[in-house]
Amino acid sequence: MVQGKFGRRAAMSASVLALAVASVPALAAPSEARTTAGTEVGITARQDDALPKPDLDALHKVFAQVMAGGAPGVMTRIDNGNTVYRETAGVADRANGQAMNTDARFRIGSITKSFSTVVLLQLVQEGKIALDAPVNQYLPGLLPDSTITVRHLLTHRSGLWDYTNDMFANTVPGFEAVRNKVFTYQELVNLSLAHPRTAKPGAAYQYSNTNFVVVGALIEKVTGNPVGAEYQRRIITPLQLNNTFYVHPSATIPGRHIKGYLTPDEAGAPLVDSTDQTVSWAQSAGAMVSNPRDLNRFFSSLLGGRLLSSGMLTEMLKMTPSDDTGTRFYGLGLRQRDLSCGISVYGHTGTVQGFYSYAFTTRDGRRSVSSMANTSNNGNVNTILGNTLEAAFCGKAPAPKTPATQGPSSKRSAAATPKAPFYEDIAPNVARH
Ligand code: REX
Repeated sequence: MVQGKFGRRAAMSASVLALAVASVPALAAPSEARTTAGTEVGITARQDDALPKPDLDALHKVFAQVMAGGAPGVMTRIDNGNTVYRETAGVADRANGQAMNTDARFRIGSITKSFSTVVLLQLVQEGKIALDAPVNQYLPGLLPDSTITVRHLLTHRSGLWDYTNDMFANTVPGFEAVRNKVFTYQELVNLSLAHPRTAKPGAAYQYSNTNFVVVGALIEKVTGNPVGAEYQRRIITPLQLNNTFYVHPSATIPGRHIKGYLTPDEAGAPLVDSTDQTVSWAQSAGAMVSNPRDLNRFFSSLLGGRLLSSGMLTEMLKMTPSDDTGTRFYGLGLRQRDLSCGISVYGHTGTVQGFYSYAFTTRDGRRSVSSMANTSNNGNVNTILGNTLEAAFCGKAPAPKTPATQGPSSKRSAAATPKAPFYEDIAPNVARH
């Protein structure tokens, strides 16, 4: 497909799979529609009537803006009950012109944090870790402050400096310096501890990759297994996420994938193919690979209560503001965004060199949306890409006069329309997009 042309494949069907999985609660993620050219083939089609239909024209307008902003390609997959929309524009690979494809895999960056959190909260459920216990109880001497708890890590309230601020102060040189490196958790924690803590434990929300590197170390210590084995056993295999991988420290994305293009800091400089890298600088904070089908299934299953007990999901959904817009919140390894039509959606965002991504679902997990643009270090593109959520969740319906009614923060979000342009809260101290 020629760059700039849009691809569109919307499917309206119910899958026989829906019947099959209905009796297996652990696998009862939304079924993937087997496209049959607009024909309803099942009897269990379940539409989320509470939400307006996705606005595909608006979505494609957003795509055009994302590409005008510098992304080679962009895509969104919407799973709404048994209806699947696969929308694309531009290219997955600039070298051979291959079209963007919603089945292809990409690096999901910090969406990994939600996977790490699920593993950790399962360990809490099993009584192997306590949420409010000091991290040093499990990893003696790792942190300089024994009042930092497990919950502080998951809520970005530990005060541990984000070492990636230093690492990527200069974008391309910073990336090239680490793209083939393999770090231990201890080495990454040491980079953080070279700086003073940014706040007292619990005092302030401050996004830091260090928190989720320590989460990975905790998982490995308590289980005795590599974190990748725990993702596999607890999430990937039960949900049949066949496009989801933790291949660290391998530097390649397995199978059919999208190429990522990093934007240099120097205006006008050519994009850098950043597809291959170890992502060892992020590991349990951001090194997973997935695709939109799997991400939608993951978040739908999570919010649908199929990965955690209801008590633990309630903990994960305890939100505090992540900025002052009144529309963005962080729970335990999970973001909440309140959209202009008054609904709250839950998921995560990801930024890894060459890839911006969003994966969010409704509180009942019935509509899930994943979007990806294959560039990064371009805050404008990331901000615009966020508008795919508006088109996909809010559709064409007029915004209601009352505030959000679905999410725990509904009382806090009297004004659901974002006040400020959106730059995700990475590197608050560094001009980093
Ligand atoms: C690393 C550098 C960004 C990006 C980062 N990524 O901290 C984590 C993540 C894993 O996904 N965070 C996102 C680089 C925001 C989240 O949690 O939502 N920028 C780039 C630079 C800037 O190098 N000098 O844009 O590729």
